[in-house]
Amino acid sequence: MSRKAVVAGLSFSAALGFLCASGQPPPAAGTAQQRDARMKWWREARFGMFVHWGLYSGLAGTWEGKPAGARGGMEWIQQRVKADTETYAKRAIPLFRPAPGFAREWARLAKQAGCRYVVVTSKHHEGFALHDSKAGDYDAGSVLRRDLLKEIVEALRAEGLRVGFYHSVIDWHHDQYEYARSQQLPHPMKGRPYPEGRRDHAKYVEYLHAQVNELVSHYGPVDILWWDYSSQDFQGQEAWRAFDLMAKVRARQPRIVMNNRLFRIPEAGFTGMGTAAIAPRLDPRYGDFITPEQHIPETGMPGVDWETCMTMNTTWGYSEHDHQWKSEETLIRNLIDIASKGGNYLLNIGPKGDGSVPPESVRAMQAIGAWMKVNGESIYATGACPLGKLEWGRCTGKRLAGGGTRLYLHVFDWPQDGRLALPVAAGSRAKARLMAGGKPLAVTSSGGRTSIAVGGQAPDRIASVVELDLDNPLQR
Ligand code: JFZ
Repeated sequence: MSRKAVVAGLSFSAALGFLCASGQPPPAAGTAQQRDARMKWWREARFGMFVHWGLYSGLAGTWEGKPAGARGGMEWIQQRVKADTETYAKRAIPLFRPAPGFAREWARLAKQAGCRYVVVTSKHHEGFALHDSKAGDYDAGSVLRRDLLKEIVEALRAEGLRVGFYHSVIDWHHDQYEYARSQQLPHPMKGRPYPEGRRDHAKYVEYLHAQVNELVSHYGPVDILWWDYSSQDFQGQEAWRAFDLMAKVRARQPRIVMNNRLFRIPEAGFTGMGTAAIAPRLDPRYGDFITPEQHIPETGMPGVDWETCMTMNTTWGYSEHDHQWKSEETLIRNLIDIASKGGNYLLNIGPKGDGSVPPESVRAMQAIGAWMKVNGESIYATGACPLGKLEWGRCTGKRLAGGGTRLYLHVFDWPQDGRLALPVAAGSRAKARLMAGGKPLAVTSSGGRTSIAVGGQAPDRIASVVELDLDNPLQR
């Protein structure tokens, strides 16, 4: 590692004078009220765009002329083909050619879809950083003479979008990363001796901290840091000096929101390895939200902030072989289902090596945007449905100024008889209307049940929204 990088890293730590030498978790960052204030925009946002983009994007799931796999994460291609970092870089770098203005296409698409924030991979497991880093030489500045992350951040801000960085603590390039320390974390060289004979993981961690310092110091306000990922046998303070890292980040970006993936312990919401091994438990010392991956928890995650991240096909990074695209109906209903359980949806695009977005992803995001243009009020700043399971669809809700409740009823299966049944008593002053067009609807209520005359024709084939204003505050 360069001397300047070591100096940069150490001075950053020293400047903050914060080292968690004991390894004990530090006190939570701020009070519950301060945390609620920090999380307010994130909880109201409900919908974000994930972008997986790196050297793997130019390889497009192909290695030595053959598909590296028909499904699954092609951002892991270096791991799939077990390539050392020199071989991998030699093949991948020539294929990574970002076109001018690529980032503006991403930002416009996210805005058009109704996303409120975008999380982009500043560095994925391959170790290649998208920013112009002074801590090393495996980055866009050193290799392409461009600060791609700066281009992305500027484009996002021009569209009024919040900015998030996904940052991998796993690193398949760095020559001091001790991959033998974990049996559970992936590394293309695992099982082979270190090519240099020995490694000093502390030097990698200094590099990690120095690059994160660059990300939170030189790119303006950063709204989200999306860490990825740890294992039960290598995590937290031992693996990454996680508490020091989070404290340094918060010192530079006091309003930032961070996920829980620097850790892999029950207090951070993990019950084991695997993307489904999570539980609704999160001590704020370990992060601000839990990250169900590729699935929607059946009953949401009551009591904690959570965000489902999901691909549109089966891979995060672009693959020219993956055509298993989810339908627009599935994507829109996922968004509704997640919001009805009180969560956020982080939906992924995997741009190609030139930065262009696959047309299937463009069409899907535009379809979501068309639905959100009419019905977005039923998603943004809403809370989980207080009615329990509904046969015909989902619901979200928000409190009304006068103390009542507004329910947004998302009807997937339009009632044949034109009457929508609800397991709740609506007060005498209950009012209902179609969200699309505002047509008033008759409401009748008896014996703790309510019926709304919605008529014979569903306004939207995927999900039609009926607004129902109730006199009373409904609790979940
Ligand atoms: C991780 C990355 O490996 C993946 O490439 C993508 O970026 C996703 C959003 O995050 O996926 C994981 C995370 C955890 C496990 C497996 C894949 N795990 O716990 O086994």
